[in-house]
Amino acid sequence: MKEQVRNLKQEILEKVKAIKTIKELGELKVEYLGKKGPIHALTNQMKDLSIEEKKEFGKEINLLKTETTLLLEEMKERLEEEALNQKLEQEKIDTSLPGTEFFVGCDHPLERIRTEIEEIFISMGYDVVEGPEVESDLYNFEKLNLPKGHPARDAQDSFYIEDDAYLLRTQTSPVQARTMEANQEKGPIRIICPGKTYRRDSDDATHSHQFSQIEGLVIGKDISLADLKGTLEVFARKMFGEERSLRFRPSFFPFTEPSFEVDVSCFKCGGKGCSICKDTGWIEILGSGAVHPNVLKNSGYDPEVYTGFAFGIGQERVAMLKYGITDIRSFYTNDMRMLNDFNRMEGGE
Ligand code: 2NM
Repeated sequence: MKEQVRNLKQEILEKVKAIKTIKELGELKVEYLGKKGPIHALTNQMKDLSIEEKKEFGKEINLLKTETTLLLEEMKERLEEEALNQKLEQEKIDTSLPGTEFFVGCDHPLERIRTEIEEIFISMGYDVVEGPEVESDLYNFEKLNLPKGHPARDAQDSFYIEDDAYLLRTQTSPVQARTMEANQEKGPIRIICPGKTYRRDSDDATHSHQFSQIEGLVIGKDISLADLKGTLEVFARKMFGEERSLRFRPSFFPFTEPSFEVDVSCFKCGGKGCSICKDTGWIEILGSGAVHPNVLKNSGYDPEVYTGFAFGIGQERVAMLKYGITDIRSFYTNDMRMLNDFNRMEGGE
């Protein structure tokens, strides 16, 4: 029996050494320590032994049991530790790897200019109104005192659709004609109309067949040119700096009488003369005037009771001046280098 115990001990030791998984370990435990196992069988064999022998073998068998249990415990701990180490190794994060670069977007320069201009006029109580880009001849021309045969209606200048009845709007003022007409009470109006406009121009550094405008319109019972001047001065100072002054030059627009082109004192050189103002000290920024009586009449306002002023600002022109952009086409080519330059200029990332 001594021999049997020794062999069994050796056998268990080898089997435990060969174990690779926790599952195998469980199976081995049942196989050797279970009721049907060889250790239990040895215990059964003891009943035929003398008391002395029983004592001796009892001890040995108990020792074998304890040792086997301990051996399996140790092995279990080792396997669990190995499994944990393997898991840690697999899930290891290399914190020295370079991270994923995120590109932070920004508003397009034209959008930023539009928002800036809108906010200035909203602060003066204006409403922002938008309208269709495909317009009828009636609202784009007729209502704005551009009768048939007027040179500005020339097919050379407009994109016509469906004969001559519809076209891509050449300015945003048809939105204003629509707003005036829709105002049933014929009360005061104070609006700006931003949006895309279209003209049949050949594209070059300073011309684009599609551009963006913001036109303003104020109508009331005692609106004067002094109101126009004061309004545009507030706008120019908020947009280009508090030190700016304005210069009004007589001009012509079919929808205003009198009409003015408005210059702002150069925000680059302060009026001394530089490349931006072409050494004149002044930069043209918008067109304006008193609303023509015919325009008021055409939308149901009595020109004997109501007067008004209007103005038109080119977003591209303002953006080019403000950000030093020299080619109008760069607004439309979605060149990321240009957008990123602009974003940096505005203090973005
Ligand atoms: C300009 C210049 C001058 C203008 C006129 C009107 C309206 F609706 F009253 F007829 N809206 N916008 C206007 C006047 C636009 O753009 C250079």
